[in-house]
Amino acid sequence: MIGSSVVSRGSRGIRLLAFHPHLAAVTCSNTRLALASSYPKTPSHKIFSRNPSSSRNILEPSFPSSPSRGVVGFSAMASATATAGGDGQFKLSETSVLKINKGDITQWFIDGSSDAIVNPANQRMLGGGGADGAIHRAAGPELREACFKVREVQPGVRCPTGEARINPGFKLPASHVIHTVGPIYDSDKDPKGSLRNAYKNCLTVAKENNIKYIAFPAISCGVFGYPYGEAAAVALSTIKEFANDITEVHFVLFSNDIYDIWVKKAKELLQV
Ligand code: AR6
Repeated sequence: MIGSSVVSRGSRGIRLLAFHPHLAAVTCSNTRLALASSYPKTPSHKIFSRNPSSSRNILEPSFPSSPSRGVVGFSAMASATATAGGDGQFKLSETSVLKINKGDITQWFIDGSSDAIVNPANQRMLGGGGADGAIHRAAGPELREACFKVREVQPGVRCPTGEARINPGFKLPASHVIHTVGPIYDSDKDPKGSLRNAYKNCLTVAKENNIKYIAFPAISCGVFGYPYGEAAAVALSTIKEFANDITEVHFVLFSNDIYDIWVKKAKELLQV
């Protein structure tokens, strides 16, 4: 287990609130469609519900039939098909499912106690651009302080490429952050092996810490320049192999093109 500072938020009440940037606010029974023009410029079609107990106005999922109670930040289309067992949902084993969503990983959570988002970090682990920067901003300065305390294995290296480290999520809705470092595609000697290690070690660290729900971004597919199709194949085959004991593995993908490639590859590799 990680240190006593791990945040455990327990279960949350759920009210339904769907956002679409071009819709005016409408209330119907317990579901509201609301104008979300102030929402960050991530994918435009989102389904959220607001967490009434949160001081941060956290948005939560609106799919009571799904075991994923807290999933946020993905498109209405993707989440609707996912919960229906459609395009975005795949069986990994008898006890484990994969869900591919569009959205902002900083807003994702399931139960706030046994869930983790994966941060595609760098070896220093003190923040950066892309998803790393967004995760640090959303978690608050405590995340950087916790990262700073992670032991350096070499000067300036807290997490070598392909390894993973865990700490609390602080102000994030998810309870934990698992940091990993993917390969820089053009300079890594074995980018496939390093990317596989990154996914595998995130799952290993998750299991060691009783994480039941984990959300990955497309590790290395931004600043580190990994080609999407190859990254999807490595990511999905590795998760298929090592996801046992994790109840739900999610991808929360920022862009339409990466989402489409992931779903296509998952259909090739995971659908029987
Ligand atoms: N939610 C989900 N996905 C995101 C988000 C978000 N909020 N923001 C970006 N992405 P990148 P890397 C997607 O560059 O390639 C940092 O500076 C993004 O569109 O975040 O592993 C670190 O400090 C892309 O598809 O990570 C490292 O130095 C994917 O996340 C370096 O970048 C990964 O893009 C790591 O590079």
